[in-house]
Amino acid sequence: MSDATLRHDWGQEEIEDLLALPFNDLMFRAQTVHRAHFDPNRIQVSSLLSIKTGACSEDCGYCSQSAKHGTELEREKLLPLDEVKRAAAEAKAKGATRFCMGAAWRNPTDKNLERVIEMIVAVRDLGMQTCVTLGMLTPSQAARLKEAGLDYYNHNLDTSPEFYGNVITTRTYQDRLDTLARVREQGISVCSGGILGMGESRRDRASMLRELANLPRHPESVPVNLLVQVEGTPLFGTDELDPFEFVRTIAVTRILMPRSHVRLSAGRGGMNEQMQALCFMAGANSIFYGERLLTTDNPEADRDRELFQRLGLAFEESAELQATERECASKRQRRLAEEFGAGGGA
Ligand code: SAM
Ligand code: DTB
Ligand code: SF4
Repeated sequence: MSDATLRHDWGQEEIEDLLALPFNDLMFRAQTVHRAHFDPNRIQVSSLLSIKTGACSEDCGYCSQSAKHGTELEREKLLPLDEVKRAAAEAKAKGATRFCMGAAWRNPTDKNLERVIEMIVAVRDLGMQTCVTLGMLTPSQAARLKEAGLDYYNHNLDTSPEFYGNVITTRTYQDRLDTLARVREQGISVCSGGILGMGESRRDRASMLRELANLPRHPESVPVNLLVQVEGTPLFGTDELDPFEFVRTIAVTRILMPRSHVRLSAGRGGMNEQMQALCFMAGANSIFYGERLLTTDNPEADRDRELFQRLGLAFEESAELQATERECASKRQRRLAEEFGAGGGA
């Protein structure tokens, strides 16, 4: 991510202009960038587990786990270590390379953090990459996670700074940026993205992407979630987003953050296969894999494997493989530049 060709000075207007391109032109640009940096037929797969569910003190308007909303969610205390190990081993057996553990906390206490660290160590021992999403972190908590060997921390900006107050009031945008900076400072890989379809405007989508792309370093992983509407949450009943607008936003995410994994995240369960294929064409190269997200359903793993087979997609594997792929990608970029006169880099 220290590549000097990556930009961190994107302007609001130019991002909106990208979002407004004719669909085919936008897809072509996104594909060109994608192929310059990745094998377009390989997808990174992460499995998710909710390690502490519900009764959260925050008021995120989309979330089934807030104690402030009238959702019918069964609460669960922090899971025992054995249960986490079992779930991670199952995810690994199905082909997931990263295991992401989520807790419904505003922030972890130091005591709880130690229990999560035991989980991180156990999952690493299985040979999987680890990711956790635990809410806000202090600098010393971020340091402790690094010491424990954590690979990724997920903390989403969720939306634009302008729209943010319509969705969450119990923590600020700046709180989120501060946590991301603490994670980055420790050298933990950053996973940060947002949610579309919460009633935000295209301007807001552009503004959220500008915030992400203009961070001092691009997040290594950018989850783009489509709102999963949960009955009882304030955002239940929000007008559905035009599916093409979702694909456009994926494409622009790819163009702005060429080396990041762009994850087609929550909401995939409500998408048909054609829509998912368009998202992969637009540059999404990561998914959540396995029947369950945190509290809502995801497509069955068998169905995903079948879809991958039909599309000629394969699971992304080791870091070594990725390095080889980057070499191939730069060769492909040169070839594309010769054929189309397109540079491909952003
Ligand atoms: N409590 C921690 C926090 O908020 O940082 C971690 C877990 S939280 C569930 C992680 C992210 O999941 C949220 O920031 C949001 O982007 C996403 N998310 C939660 N509920 C969602 C929903 N109904 N639809 C789409 N994305 C959702
Ligand atoms: C992210 O961006 N999406 C994931 C993960 N990070 C933790 C969570 C999606 C949650 C979807 C709603 C649910 O299952 O509760
Ligand atoms: Fe709590 Fe996280 Fe849900 Fe917000 S998104 S209510 S912080 S679990």
